[in-house]
Amino acid sequence: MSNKHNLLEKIASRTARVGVIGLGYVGLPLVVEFAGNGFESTGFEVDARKAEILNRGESYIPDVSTSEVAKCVAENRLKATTDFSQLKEQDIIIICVPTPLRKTKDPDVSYILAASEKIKETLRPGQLIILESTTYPGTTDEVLKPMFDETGHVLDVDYFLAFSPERVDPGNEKFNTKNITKVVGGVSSVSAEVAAAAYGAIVDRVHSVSSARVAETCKLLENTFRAVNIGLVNELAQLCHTLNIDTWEVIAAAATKPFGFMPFYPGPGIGGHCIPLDPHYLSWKARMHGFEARFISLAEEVNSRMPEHVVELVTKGLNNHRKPVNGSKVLIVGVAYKRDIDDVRESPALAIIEKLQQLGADVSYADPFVPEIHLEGNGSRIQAIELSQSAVTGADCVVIVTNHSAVNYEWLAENAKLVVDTRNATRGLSEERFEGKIIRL
Ligand code: SAJ
Repeated sequence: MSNKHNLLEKIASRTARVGVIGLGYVGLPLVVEFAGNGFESTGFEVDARKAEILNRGESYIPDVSTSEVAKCVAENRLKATTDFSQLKEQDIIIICVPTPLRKTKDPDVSYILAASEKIKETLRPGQLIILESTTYPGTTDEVLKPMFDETGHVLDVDYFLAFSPERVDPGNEKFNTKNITKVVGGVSSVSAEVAAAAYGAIVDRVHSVSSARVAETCKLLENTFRAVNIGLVNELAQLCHTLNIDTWEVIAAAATKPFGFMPFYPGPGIGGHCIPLDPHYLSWKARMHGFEARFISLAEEVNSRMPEHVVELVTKGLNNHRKPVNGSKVLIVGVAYKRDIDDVRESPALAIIEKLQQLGADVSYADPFVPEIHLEGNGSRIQAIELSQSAVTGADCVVIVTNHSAVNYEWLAENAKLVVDTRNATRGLSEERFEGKIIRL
């Protein structure tokens, strides 16, 4: 029987062994999902601590329940290891490693290459390799395939190769690994068929596309779509500010259109590990082919300028109170990159704090999810303070950068001398009562 039919058989009978490289917010839910569906699954990690926690039957990712991990580990369907030689035992290997940007904003695929080198060392007939890490179009067929071909094994005869974008949305109660449609693109149609069968065993819907490149580009479109539309409303916010028009009211009105419109909201800038980074993978590839992806660079230009715009609003607000920024006490409320999470990666709050510090402000922050931040620019670390009445009344300006649900914004506005609200968290508070005290983005 051919390797293809043998592997399809193993998938159908759930005897295929699944390995996932990288047990972060993408890899951990995925390996647990396969284990939960009866596949003997192994997580491969360079971080021994993560492997130990998982082997103890515990989860370190909020969206993955410890009880689910404990059950799979107890039933010997899930384990984690730092021993990558065990990759040779896997029939399906899925790569879920980070794809950051270099300082030059060029793609850093070093983690993908490191994982692929490990797979190459033990590549054997009958293995399906799938890349999930977000990357530029062509990575799977131009970079990974040649690496695996060097072993002498032949695509679709010995091994199979595909790309499938991750669509994990941390904290999303409604959408999870099982009910989010899985886009799958093979380096060939045979590889596509095998990869679709693998995911078909654990998700409700698989959407197969004609190539790995289509799947790679699909992911980049999804996140570039967000970056560009956020850039559009951030520019609109600056325009409306100039025209003294309430941006949020404009967007709420536009959102009443039942078709052909999707609301995005202005903010202090964009953070996270996806939206600020992914579009640069597409624009980098475009540039390699002499094409300038202008929407992407324009969105980056607008979005990355928002921290400066926020500092301008703070400056203007303090000046209205006849106070210079220099020497003023500024309290930042919320530093995570979006509400109700603890992740500060690329958070615009960090840029806002550094800019205010450069202007001589005495900056502190309060965030129930983030006990400490590290400012890369000046290397300093700041501990969070409690959002107490004295902290608010003692500040010359309070800046709402992330609108965590736990904060009472009416109380905040009542006790603050001046509020710069970058998230419309104080909407609904009566204008008369807070006349001149609240500046909104
Ligand atoms: N942001 C705005 N205005 C908006 C939406 C977001 O300023 O209208 C800001 C956020 O505050 C944040 C950044 O942009 O700083 C990114 O926000 P996001 O809502 O896109 O959240 P992420 O970064 O967690 O994006 C993830 C992505 N998921 C995957 O890549 C698998 C994205 O595709 C999801 O659409 C998004 O979650 C989501 O919808 O929550």
